Amino acid sequence: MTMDQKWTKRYEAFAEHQAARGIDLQSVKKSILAHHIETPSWGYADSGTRFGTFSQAGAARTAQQKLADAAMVHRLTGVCPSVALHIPWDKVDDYAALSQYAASLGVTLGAINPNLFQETEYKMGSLCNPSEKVRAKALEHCYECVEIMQKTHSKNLSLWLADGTDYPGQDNIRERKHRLEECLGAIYDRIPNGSRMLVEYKMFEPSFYTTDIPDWGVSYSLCKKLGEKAEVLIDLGHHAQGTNIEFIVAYLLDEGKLGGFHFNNRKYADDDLTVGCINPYEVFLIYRELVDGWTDPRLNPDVAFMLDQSHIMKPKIEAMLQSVIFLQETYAKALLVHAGRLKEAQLAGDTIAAEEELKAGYDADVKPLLAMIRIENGIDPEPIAAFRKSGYMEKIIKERSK
Ligand code: AFD
Ligand code: MN
Ligand code: MN
Repeated sequence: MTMDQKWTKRYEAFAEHQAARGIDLQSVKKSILAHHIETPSWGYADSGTRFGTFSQAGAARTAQQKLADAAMVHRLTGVCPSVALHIPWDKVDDYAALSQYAASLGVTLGAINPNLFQETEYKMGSLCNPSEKVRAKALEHCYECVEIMQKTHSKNLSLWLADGTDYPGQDNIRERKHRLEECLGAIYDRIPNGSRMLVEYKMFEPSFYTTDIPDWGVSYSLCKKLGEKAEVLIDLGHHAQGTNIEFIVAYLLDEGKLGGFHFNNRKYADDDLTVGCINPYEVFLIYRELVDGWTDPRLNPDVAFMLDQSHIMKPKIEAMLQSVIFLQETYAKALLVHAGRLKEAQLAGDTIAAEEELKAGYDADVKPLLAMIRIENGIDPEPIAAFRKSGYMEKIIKERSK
């Protein structure tokens, strides 16, 4: 029996069961194929912890190599057409040429991420720094990134500030808020129509006493004041232990301020592990809120689904494939929850039936569904095995060791 025959057989049993549950698998397949996940250029390069960087043979070093690896992930999954850039890590002289190179590989350039955390001047902050000169430097960098957005036809400026303080009394909390609002307003005024500024929050790190954008409430308040081109970016690793992230997702989606996600997973802090490796059910519940929210035509479906991970202990491209496959499978599970039955149970206050309906989706083995979608779209049903057979890793190790 060939691999395709194996998966087709398993899919037939899956489809029969889901049809009996009243699930429209054609619409599920359409949603899965339309669900694009942006991969981060920095996820293909060497990275590390604050205690050291660990290199891997074949790791991408140039923007072009990162795009080549990202294009391989897109070829093997069919749902990763764009690649987020980090400036200056991915700075080039000619962004039009980089866009053309990306297009030649079958991908496009995605969100532009300014770097406001590595220059020595940013020690006391960037946009919140007490020194007007440092704030001006940070603003200039953000303006440069907005210009790059226009050359790469990127729709999202993905803004994360490391700004904060380490000691009580180090700076005035409200004055930092005022500096931040003024600077974000200046950047916002340059965001082209049809593009967005995604304001990412993070509870702590690298600052340990205060962080100037520490939680979703601050990001939401800033975005509300800035205007409709500013939306909140949720990074899963940026919350206190036990935070109910799916609640935040539902609230921001309903408020029209959910801009996007940086997917990863963590055990304790912002560990940037591969999404779903620690808490897969949380990601399922996040997707459930999205699926439910998108049944409301008032709500904006344009959410940026991005990975933000650091692959130290895993080979980078395989870790990226694992993450994309996990998100596809989790979205499929969320789509297998029967909305009508769930609603009925909720209105009847039948907690058991409501939870059982959620679990009917979560517990479904969706691998045959994903495999069939890939087979029907000319993609190998097993992307990681296909990558291992492709010889791509051996090729780039040889090419990049020169
Ligand atoms: C770090 C930050 C944040 C940011 C990312 C890319 O914690 O998540 O989005 O770097 O700049 O992970
Ligand atoms: Mn992030
Ligand atoms: Mn992070």
